[in-house]
Amino acid sequence: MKIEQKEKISSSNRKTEQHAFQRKLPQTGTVLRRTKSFYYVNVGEAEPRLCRIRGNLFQGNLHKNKIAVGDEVEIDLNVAEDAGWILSVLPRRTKLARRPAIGIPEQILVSNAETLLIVASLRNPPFRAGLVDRFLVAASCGGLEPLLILSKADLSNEAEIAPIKEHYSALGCTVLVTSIPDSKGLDSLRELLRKRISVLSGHSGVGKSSLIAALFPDWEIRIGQVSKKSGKGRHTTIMAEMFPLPQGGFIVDTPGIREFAPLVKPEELDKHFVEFITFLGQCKFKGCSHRHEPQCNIKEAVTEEKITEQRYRSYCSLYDSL
Ligand SMILES: Nc1nc2c(ncn2[C@@H]2O[C@H](COP(=O)(O)OP(=O)(O)O)[C@@H](O)[C@H]2O)c(=O)[nH]1
Ligand SMILES: [Mg+2]
Ligand SMILES: [Zn+2]
Repeated sequence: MKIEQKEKISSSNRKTEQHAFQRKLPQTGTVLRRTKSFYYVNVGEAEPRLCRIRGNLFQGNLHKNKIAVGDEVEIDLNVAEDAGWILSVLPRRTKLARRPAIGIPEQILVSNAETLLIVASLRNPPFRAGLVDRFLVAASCGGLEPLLILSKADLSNEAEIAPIKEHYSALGCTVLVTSIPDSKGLDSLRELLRKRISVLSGHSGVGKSSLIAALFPDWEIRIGQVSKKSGKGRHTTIMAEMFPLPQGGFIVDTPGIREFAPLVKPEELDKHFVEFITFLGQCKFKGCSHRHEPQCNIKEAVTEEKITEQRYRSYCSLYDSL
């Protein structure tokens, strides 16, 4: 931190000390977004408070990615009229984290979200089961509930939709079929977003921005505008942004989720394919990866059609990518 900023803060501290009786207690808030300079913390007021991290919070560690959108933080608001210090991060209930690259620590994209919205169009672009399965793993790893949205139903027919819907419902996933021209599924979706933090995910072009616009026509937001990196301006959002919905609840938009490899060890991947679980622990080899090993109970289950080929392919391709 620059010395002049430090001085500004300590002089304002002196001021508050003189009026000790006015000192505000630390309070908690939720990080809505982050720029190069500030965390925007919602404390239930009309405008978020602009906060910085107290210098010693991470003891000199690179704190760049230690606080994520959705984090609940304890803040000291005695600094200035509309600003504050982040004192601590409360324990996270869920997290969507990106696998670390070489030299880069684990990157938490979003904390404390309840739902991962997986938007997948039935046509145009075509349905991609592999991508849906990847997002299901991400949800499972992070402790989020998946909600699969099969979008653009107007371009498809019931014979095409039903098997996909059945397949993912059988895996314990809530599935919603939507079409904007027919207003199909929109009321149900609006209801499912109420009072929760939902993260938007899905391939580009599947209709994410259109869905949000159709759900909340009077709402002025910039879904799909979040920049990936620290941009030029100091007010550029980094990583993700959380928007309070008009009806209560929040939606999180993050471009990082589109090229996303979930944070999971390859040897633990099988546990995140929910229908594999009953077949685990019965392979010939301990630590079987279920790919090339003989007498593999998972491969047998595939042969016996207890696990679909498609899901097994998703497992193998995700395993290879880890
Ligand atoms: N036929 C049809 N087209 C849709 C529907 N939803 C979105 N689209 C179109 O799909 C294209 C991509 O939508 P967009 O919302 O930008 O996708 P995003 O990249 O996921 O945000 C646009 O041309 C939309 O008009 C739908 O329900 N039915
Ligand atoms: Mg978009
Ligand atoms: Zn096996």
